[in-house]
Amino acid sequence: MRISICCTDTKPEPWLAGLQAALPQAEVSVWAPGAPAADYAVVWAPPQQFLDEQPHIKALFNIGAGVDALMQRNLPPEALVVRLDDAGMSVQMAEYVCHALIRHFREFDQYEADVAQGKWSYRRPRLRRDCPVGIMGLGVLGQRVAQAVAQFEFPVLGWSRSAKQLTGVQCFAGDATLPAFLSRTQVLVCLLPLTEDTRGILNRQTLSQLRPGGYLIHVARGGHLVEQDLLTLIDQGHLAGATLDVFQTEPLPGGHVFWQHPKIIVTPHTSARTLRDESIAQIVGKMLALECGEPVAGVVDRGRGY
Ligand code: NDP
Ligand code: OXD
Repeated sequence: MRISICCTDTKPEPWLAGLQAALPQAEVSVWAPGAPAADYAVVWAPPQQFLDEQPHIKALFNIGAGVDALMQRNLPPEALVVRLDDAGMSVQMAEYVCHALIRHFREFDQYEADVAQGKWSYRRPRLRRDCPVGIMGLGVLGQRVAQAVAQFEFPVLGWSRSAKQLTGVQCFAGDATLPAFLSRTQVLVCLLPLTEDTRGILNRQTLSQLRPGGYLIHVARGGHLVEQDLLTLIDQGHLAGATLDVFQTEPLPGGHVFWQHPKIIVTPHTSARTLRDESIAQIVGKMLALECGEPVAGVVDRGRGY
């Protein structure tokens, strides 16, 4: 079995060593132009030339959960596209979202500012029932986040494409239910894949449907958010602020208004990192399953784009 590694912005050597150790019988290499075609590839935003050189590859294993960068390429028509299926990401995402939610809800930034000025002052406690948390995307990550938020006894709502029944989550499905979902939501968490249907979905029209004083936690992809619309709604006082992990342009350009905005918290696309060992174990397990003709989880539906 020949395995090629082609990952933009990622040091390939540890992946090479890990894959080779797990599959000593395989021939694993880091792609260079003109290298022999592979049976399987481990990829992140690979150049088109790599894909053009793999007309008969069996599967492309994306080393992230989101496949939007890959889906923009011309893919070998027969290849399975397989994304990471949790592999240690959902617990990180639950930590990140709960941290952002509780920091906002409990006003910890205000307390920190007061304490910095030597002030011992109380703020009126907020009530959970006044802070329903709406999660867009109830997939691998969204469901884990929903469970974690529910553990803190916030009312939880979720929105997905297909109908779901999840304990402790009021579920909405499909475009027609989006207004009802948004209008009941105080803190909105975006965990959608970036597709033709979801690009720009966080815009003035949708965000203005959140309850007054709403808050956004955006951890999916920069392409979901119309950044100027968020700023306008914060400036107008309809939204209280946002925690943003992803941006239209990454790294966030120097001088971008988000860096210094008092109501926006920025993190550098780090809410759920790819964990190499877990990911290699998952990918290797799937390669072996495919070699035996068995089905694997996390296969992308090319028509839907996720
Ligand atoms: P999944 O594919 O498991 O879940 C996607 C969810 O979105 C599903 O519930 C799906 O609905 C829903 N969805 C997709 N399209 C629509 C639509 N048009 N309308 C309504 N709902 C829709 O993905 P994951 O949970 O694993 O990951 C989600 C995203 O998180 C990734 O695509 C990636 O962009 C982002 N991510 C960000 C990271 C970071 O560090 N910031 C790290 C990892 C991922 P249905 O269930 O009906 O199919
Ligand atoms: C991912 C990411 O999609 O890291 O896994 O954003």
